[in-house]
Amino acid sequence: YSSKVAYNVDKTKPISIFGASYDLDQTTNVTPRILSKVGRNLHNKHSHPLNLIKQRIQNYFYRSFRNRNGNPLFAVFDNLSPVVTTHQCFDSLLVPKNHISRSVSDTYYVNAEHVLRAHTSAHQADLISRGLDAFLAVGDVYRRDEIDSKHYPVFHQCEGVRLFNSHQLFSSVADKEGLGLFENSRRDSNKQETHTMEAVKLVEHDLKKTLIGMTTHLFGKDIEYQWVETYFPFTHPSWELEIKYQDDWLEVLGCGVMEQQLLNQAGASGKIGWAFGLGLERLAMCLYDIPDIRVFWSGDRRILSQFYVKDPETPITFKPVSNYPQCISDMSFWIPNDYTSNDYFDLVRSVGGDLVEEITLIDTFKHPKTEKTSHCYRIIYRHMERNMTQEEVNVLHTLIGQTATKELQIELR
Ligand code: FA5
Ligand code: MG
Repeated sequence: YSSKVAYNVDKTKPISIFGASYDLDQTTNVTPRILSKVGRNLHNKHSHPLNLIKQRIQNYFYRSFRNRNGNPLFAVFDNLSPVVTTHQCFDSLLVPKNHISRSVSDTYYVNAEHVLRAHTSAHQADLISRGLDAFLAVGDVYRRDEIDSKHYPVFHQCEGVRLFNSHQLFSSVADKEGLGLFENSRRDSNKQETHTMEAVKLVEHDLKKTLIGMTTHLFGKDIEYQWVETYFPFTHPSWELEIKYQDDWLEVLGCGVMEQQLLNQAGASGKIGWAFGLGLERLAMCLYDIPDIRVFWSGDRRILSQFYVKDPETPITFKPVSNYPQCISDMSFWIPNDYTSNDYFDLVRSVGGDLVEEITLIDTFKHPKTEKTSHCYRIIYRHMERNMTQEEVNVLHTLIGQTATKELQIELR
């Protein structure tokens, strides 16, 4: 494996992404492995399951919403560069300066000013500034996160935004006398300080109707769902939509009434709007019965060919190529002061690639005398397409230990 391992990028040279050049600096924490995912654009790859889902969502919006000329109302953007500024990713969305999502332990920084987008919401303000009132933005997003069959450092989101002026929002109301979008009042759990209750209720209704329409278009009308109130810095009120999947509630999207300050700053101060962001992998895993998120990155023809359909609406049930056995190995070490588990997760994925199925922190121990802390992680290895020998796993496990010792200043026990 050693020939494939390059955990660090060379910070002395600029890197080129989507035709733009970026100088690297102290903040840089992207790895060669993560950079190798940039530009893969699985959502645009013909017959890829994420592409099928994207097309189905697009079909729903094209068929359901037309403007006065009979053209699709929602514009679709699926080729925006995933490198965005911290302003686009956080500030334009009113994310507080000290919010955890900004930290280097959660987000991939190209340099101090540029990140790999952590969500497609990073494009909201720009597209609104360009004058768009209704759009979808689909793309790959990057997060330093835990590792298991449902989490991968790269996944795909579809953002949706719709804005209304007063005339559009109240068009279906018979008696419009005295109705308006804005007022000066107090923020409470139902609405923002600048919105009228009638405007917010109509926006909420339109948002939920649109999203339930999409969900039933994908899953059929018998799908069970529930709305859960939540918090986002860029919407209020905010909800998550959960659907019933294999007897459990699964979160598929976040949404809400857009913060008026965001719209005002993007030059749409006369309008009110809703926004949502959903995970394509989540939807695809339920729709096609895909058990492991690594399936989306497989190059195995036996996997890919299961999605070769002419019509994206064709029902598909995924059949795993085979369930090869897991190999389990634990690793214990003393951690340095500025260590976070995400550093280790990232390193293990970098060195072990898709052979790593899951990592769990199974034990934490603080030495009473030295006050040093030790972590023990369990790594589950499994190849999706063939058997792995224990010897192969041992070589890889040792290499992970050596790389962690060198790069993270941990001390193996
Ligand atoms: C967001 O990313 C918000 N930007 C969503 C949003 C947009 C809210 C617009 C309001 C208005 P969240 O981190 O919850 O929120 O992610 C949104 C969706 O992405 C989740 O519901 C889930 O479907 C998917 N998702 C999140 N994390 C992962 C992950 N690690 N792996 C796969 N899918 C994920
Ligand atoms: Mg969420």
